[in-house]
Amino acid sequence: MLNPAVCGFHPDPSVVRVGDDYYLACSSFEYFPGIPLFHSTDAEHWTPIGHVVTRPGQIAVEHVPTGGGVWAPTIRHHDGLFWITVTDAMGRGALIFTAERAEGPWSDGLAMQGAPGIDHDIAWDADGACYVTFSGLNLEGEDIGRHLGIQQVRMDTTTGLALEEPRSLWSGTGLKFPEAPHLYEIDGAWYLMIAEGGTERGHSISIARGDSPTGPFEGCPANPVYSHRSTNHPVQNAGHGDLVRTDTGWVVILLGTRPGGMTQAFAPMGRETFATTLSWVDGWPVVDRFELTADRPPVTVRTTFDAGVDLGLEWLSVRDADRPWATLDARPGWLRLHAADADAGAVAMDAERPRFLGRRQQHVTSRCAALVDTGTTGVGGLSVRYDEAHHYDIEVGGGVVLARVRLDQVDQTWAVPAPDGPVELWITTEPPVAAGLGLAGMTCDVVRLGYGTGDDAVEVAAMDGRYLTSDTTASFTGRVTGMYAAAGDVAFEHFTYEGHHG
Ligand code: 6LW
Repeated sequence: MLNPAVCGFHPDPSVVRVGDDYYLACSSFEYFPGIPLFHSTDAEHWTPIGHVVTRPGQIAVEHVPTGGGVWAPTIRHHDGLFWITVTDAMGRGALIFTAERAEGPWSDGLAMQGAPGIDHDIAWDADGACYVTFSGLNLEGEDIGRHLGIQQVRMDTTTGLALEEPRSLWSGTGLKFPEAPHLYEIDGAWYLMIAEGGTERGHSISIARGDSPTGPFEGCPANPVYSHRSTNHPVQNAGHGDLVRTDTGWVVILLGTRPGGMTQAFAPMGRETFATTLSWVDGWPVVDRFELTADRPPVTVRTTFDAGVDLGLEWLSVRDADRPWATLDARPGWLRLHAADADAGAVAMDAERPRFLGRRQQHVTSRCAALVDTGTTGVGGLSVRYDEAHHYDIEVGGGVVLARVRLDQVDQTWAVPAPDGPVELWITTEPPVAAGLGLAGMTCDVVRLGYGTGDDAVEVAAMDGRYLTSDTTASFTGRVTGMYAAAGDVAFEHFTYEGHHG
């Protein structure tokens, strides 16, 4: 199958079939719009169609720490409606969204009560009883954060109230963090599939079977039925899967990372979505090992800014549902970002809600560029961001082009005189061999920050990409690259993203 199925930071995938169509949803954490949705007619090639969370109030991510917010949706179709259950971690908590069409509009989100935990799945039996199965977690008290295993309640989906106390179901083979449960009725049996081992290198998928949605469940003798742990597979952290039946067989959609460099220790793009096939032997799934797809064509996306034309579905802001600071009608053909009134000396991209519009880095080799006009008083540019404490920036203003590497307490800058007029700024990423580091390159990639094109291109700084990975930032998210304003008004005439899979 095509892998990655969805490139760049798209973790916790969930999939559903409706007629001849397939729909896929992913986590979005502190980013807005939330819960990206994709459509496919073959469960292999996915096209973005929108988001569940498009309005203020549906989630409460305004102040969540990085990696908090929207976790692990489950997408299902029942009674003529699309259903999404999801956790808005450290925000609104466990939520149910519904929509008649996957493209939306989606409901405001009903808060579930009596099912404390994360990764809520939703399933119905033949009588229409609704089961919410989740990874139980102490959300308060002295034991806050303690995992309680996979639990379940029957749920009244009109009120969001659990109809019983949580019951423990089955918690895997004893690996850490049993989570991401999905419950299915398949050919008369009930299956409970979970992730265990933690979302890092030990990640795996395990499955159990029972006669009813409430169990009892018996684990598959071959558990974990899928994992890349302790292998040198180019995709690591494989786990957190969801199943779908196609006309030609079964597909598992799951998350994984692509850690680069010789040590395979650092993953620039965080957790992405992958897919593989499976068959059934004696009532248990046998999952086929997937490989990265070779020779995929490069991608170029050039965004131009015209009044009245929506930016593409890929554009994200940080913890910000409304973006009055981003306007397309101030100057024809230019996007204008208006900076916040920041404290003197503050670093713009350190803000909880930076004036930033970005898109996911989706390829190992990538280049982002934009033509930036700061006028006489503005300051702004491009940033590749993990979170407010981990970002590399290149900005122009006040007569200088300034590159910045911001890593927790480290704030290193390099400044060179700026050319007159609008400046083309760029950020590139390349794997160690392409960067001239040879096979012994320990890093995953090199990030270069500069300005100008062709013979006039000037590299202002080059930085080891290791410090901007899900592994070093201990983050659930991935790299997001885009445009920001640091002072005054900053105008962008285009933004180009180029990506190569090699
Ligand atoms: C998610 C959990 C996990 O809720 O990470 O990989 C958490 N698994 O299932 C956030 O993505």
